Amino acid sequence: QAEDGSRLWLRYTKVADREAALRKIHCSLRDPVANTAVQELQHYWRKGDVALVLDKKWPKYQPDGYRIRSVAGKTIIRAGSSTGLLYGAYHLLRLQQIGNEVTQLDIVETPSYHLRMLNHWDNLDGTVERGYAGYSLWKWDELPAIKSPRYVEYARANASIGINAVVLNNVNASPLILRQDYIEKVKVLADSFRPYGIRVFLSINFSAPAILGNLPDSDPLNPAVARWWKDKADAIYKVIPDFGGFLVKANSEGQPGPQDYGRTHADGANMLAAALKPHKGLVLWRAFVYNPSAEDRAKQAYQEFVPLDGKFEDNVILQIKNGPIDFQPREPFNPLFGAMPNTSQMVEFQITQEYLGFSNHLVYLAPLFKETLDAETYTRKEASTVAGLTQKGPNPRLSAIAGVANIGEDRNWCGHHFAQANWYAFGRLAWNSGLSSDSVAREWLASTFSPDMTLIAPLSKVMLESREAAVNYMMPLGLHHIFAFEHHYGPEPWGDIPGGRPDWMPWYYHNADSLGIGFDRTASGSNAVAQYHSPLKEQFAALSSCPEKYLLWFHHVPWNYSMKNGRSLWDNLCYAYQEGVDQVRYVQRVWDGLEHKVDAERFKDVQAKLKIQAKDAVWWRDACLLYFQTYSKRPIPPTLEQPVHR
Ligand code: GCW
Repeated sequence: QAEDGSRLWLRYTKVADREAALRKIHCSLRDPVANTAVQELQHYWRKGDVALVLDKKWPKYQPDGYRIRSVAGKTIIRAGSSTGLLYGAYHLLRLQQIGNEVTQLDIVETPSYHLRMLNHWDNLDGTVERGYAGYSLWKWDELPAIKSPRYVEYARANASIGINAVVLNNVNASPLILRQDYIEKVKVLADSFRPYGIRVFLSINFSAPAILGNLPDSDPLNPAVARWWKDKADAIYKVIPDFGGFLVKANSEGQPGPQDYGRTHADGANMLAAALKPHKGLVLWRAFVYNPSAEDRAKQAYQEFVPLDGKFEDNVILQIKNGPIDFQPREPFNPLFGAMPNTSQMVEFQITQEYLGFSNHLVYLAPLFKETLDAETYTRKEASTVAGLTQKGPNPRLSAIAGVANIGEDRNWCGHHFAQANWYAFGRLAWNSGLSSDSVAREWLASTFSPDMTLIAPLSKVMLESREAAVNYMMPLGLHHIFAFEHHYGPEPWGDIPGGRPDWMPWYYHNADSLGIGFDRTASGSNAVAQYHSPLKEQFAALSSCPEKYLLWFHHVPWNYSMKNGRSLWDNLCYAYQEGVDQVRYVQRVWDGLEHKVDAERFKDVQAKLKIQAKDAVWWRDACLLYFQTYSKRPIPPTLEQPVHR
């Protein structure tokens, strides 16, 4: 019998009625979230009685934390809120499911971030920007009348990993989402998610007052505009009392914003913040801004936002992509982190694999997330990694992290069975950024496939290496953005559109010429290195100390430059591309060897996807090496596979 791929990691087995009658699940409070916790344990918990206890002394600023203890054959979950109890319940079920010991527990958990958030880039017409798992889950044309059962399944999956906030619509936002009829639709989704502790946010279009409200402009300093937003916020809270707030992409890639009226990002954000404040709502203002100009794209967000430090209201958080360009296979961390000590900052990751092979490639993203979170910024004495800065900012009671979702209406939710691991890993790391990529992979494998170590050991290894493999076959040594134009799937380092925006052309990023390759971001080039704090700026600036994984990000390097392993840069590029190909072939062999341990449906699905990935890796290698070879004029080392023109 075929396994149902739609169950994600929630493959608990239901407890038989007879067995269930033998144990009691007791809860000291009744509300929809606590009821969910009780219900989940009723259905799936097998080991004795559980008491869920509201602890009135639990620290107020950490409402989602919990403690689980085994006492005299019974399990007690204490928390300061019903959401804490719910997370405690899911923790218990997870331990049971992955085969851990569950009768001698003493566990205390508090989440790393208050807001653990998914951003959907879902459009109102049902398409999903950069979505590779089919159409949107949200059926706007059926809402509010019809409630798809998937709304609750989605909420449950999120709650089980601690996600507590979702932005429903694309940051390239249609103003229509704020029209009253849409707010009624949003209400149905908010109502479905609430029993799972999830709050709804919306992306807004900054021109909504002019477009929806027929005002002459949307200038944030126009009192009529501020009034319009205030009334809009009041109208939303009337139907969704726990509404989270607005996510805003302004003056970025053609979106409207305060600069259209000569105002700053702070003017725009603060006007919205004032409208939301009476309701305790938040503004998440994106820092992803860049314009076609002589200035290096990687420097622009910093230049625009750093002067605004301290000018944002306290219910505004600046939402910053992990790297300074755009979700590339590898980027150094965004230098904005730590450069605005008086502004709340949060990281935005991309879970959907826009630049990592869509839903065709097996690329486990936890190592990418961790690379940014663990990056040391040196911007203050303590807690100055990106994780530390975003968890303990100027407002320590307000911390957040966002991931652009990879979810659609595909039967398996994410297009690739292993892409589910990226949704899972994002949630688990948002809950506890200290977890290792390895432990999260093992947990996910045990829940999703089987706790059998002969499966977990090889697959977790493969998952852990998969991001490095993708970097190798796509953009090793700090190369970036040599993707095919617009869709961002395959290689196109040669891409050029005469008269097109230079910052959207691959040569802008790789700069290959007869002398060498790479983007000079040192003082002799764009000097983007100067945006990093010492000692990083010096470390990145010197060829000898720049980590080789960022070499071509920061330097234009001669083809014959001698790398740490003694080979030339050119030879190293060749070896890296080949290694990426070899790594994917290795994954194929591992997977084929597990045929009898995985259900036939998922076995075949993944096997087919790996075939595509292996072919794509060869395509990347051949395309990039043959193209760069026209500049390097050097042979591919004879021991390597020789690329072929297609
Ligand atoms: O990664 C780029 C994408 C755009 C996206 C933009 C953004 C939503 O190519 O599709 O638009 O970033 O993050 O705003």
